[in-house]
Amino acid sequence: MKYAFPDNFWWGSASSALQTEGAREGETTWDYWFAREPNRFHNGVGPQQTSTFYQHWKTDIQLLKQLNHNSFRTSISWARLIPDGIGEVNPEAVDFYNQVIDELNEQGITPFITLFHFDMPMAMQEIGGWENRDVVDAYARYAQICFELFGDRVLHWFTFNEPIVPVEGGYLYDFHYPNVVDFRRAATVAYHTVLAHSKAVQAYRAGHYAGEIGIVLNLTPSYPRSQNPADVKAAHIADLMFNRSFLDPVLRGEYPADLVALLKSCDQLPACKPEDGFLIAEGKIDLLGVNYYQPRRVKCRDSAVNPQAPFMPEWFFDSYEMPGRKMNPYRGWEIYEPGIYDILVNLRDNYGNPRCFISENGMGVENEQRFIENGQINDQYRIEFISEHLAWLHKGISEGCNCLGYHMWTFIDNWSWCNAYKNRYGFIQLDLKTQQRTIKKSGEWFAATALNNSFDKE
Ligand code: BGP
Repeated sequence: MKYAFPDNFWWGSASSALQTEGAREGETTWDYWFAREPNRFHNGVGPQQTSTFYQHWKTDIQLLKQLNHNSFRTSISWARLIPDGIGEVNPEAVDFYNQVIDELNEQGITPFITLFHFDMPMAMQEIGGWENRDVVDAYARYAQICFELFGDRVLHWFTFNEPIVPVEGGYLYDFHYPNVVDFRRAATVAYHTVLAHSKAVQAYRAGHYAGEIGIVLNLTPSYPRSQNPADVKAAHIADLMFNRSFLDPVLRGEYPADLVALLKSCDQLPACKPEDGFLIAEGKIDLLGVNYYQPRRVKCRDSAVNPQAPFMPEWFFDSYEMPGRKMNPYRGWEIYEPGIYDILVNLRDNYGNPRCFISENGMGVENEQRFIENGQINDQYRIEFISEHLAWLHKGISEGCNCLGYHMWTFIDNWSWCNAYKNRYGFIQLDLKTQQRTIKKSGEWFAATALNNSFDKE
């Protein structure tokens, strides 16, 4: 069968500043944490070098062109642009981002720019990070500076990438700095992130810039083990906490009432100011980026909660391992292609069918060298992964979902946070020693699909 996509469909990939550019003047929480606890990073590899995009941006954009990208998302590093987060703008960073943006536009690749992709300037973390409302204001100022500097040539802005992840990693589950385990602080961080998002949207509207503004959320559909009411309730609460805590404010302009009631009943609500509600209502977006990697399967808890243990989302559910699930064993994530369709249908039926696109989807695989044939990685598994997800996406579009594009994570193998270079995601293989780039089979497949705006599959 031939899967053809609508005209002007966005074909591209996503990346982020910290994972590709290499070291900079302004320190981030990642540099700070790595200097102190290198053992937390796979093989002790930190964010200093990554894939040297800062040096190779021009040839890398040529490679994007070779992959027939018509769009590409990356982020601006707040710490590179404003090394202390709040003070002077670094002119070298302005030059760098101007060159990248201009070159992308010149090559016919529309730049999609994220303002914050997990990379908090250390100076901002030192004053409390997202727990401090001054950091919310500093971020809003940074966003406005970006709009003024680049807003004439960047028409698609994203305030945050996966804002729930720094909440989970930094304040609940100990996989990002500052490695706190405290639900109320996590809720405050999440809440202030929504306020920061809304302030950036407000500034964008006030400035009457030419393009549109949105956010990128990792939506993990919550599937209950069964239709038993206890399992269904568990899935509902997981959905409230991990999806709707950001989805509802940015699309509906308010929090779900049952999430607020739940946190209130547990005495976990962050401190609010009366004017916050108005601000959140102003944060409604034009375009939603959806990152989809895995579903979340849950069941009701099997055991009683230990009242001495820190309050956690898992007080309301256990995770559920569905027998027969398909796994990506390297990342430990379930692969469930229909999830992409379920997300789009949910957006269509419950959120007014917003303009959206898949902003990340991908498969990290370890030791891909074993698949080299005639000098090229033959990553057939990645081609299958993409085409199966695209088939479900296509079904969503044919049923009226407003999905405008598909971006893969990622274009060149890059540095993956605590996993460093363990799992490779790229269309292009990166040789860490020589920094040489070689297109994988999946890159060729994607280039053909983008060129034809379609692919064939049984
Ligand atoms: C997303 C992030 C990316 C990227 C990707 C792969 O959550 O937006 O930055 O890293 O996941 O995940 P990982 O690198 O943890 O394997």
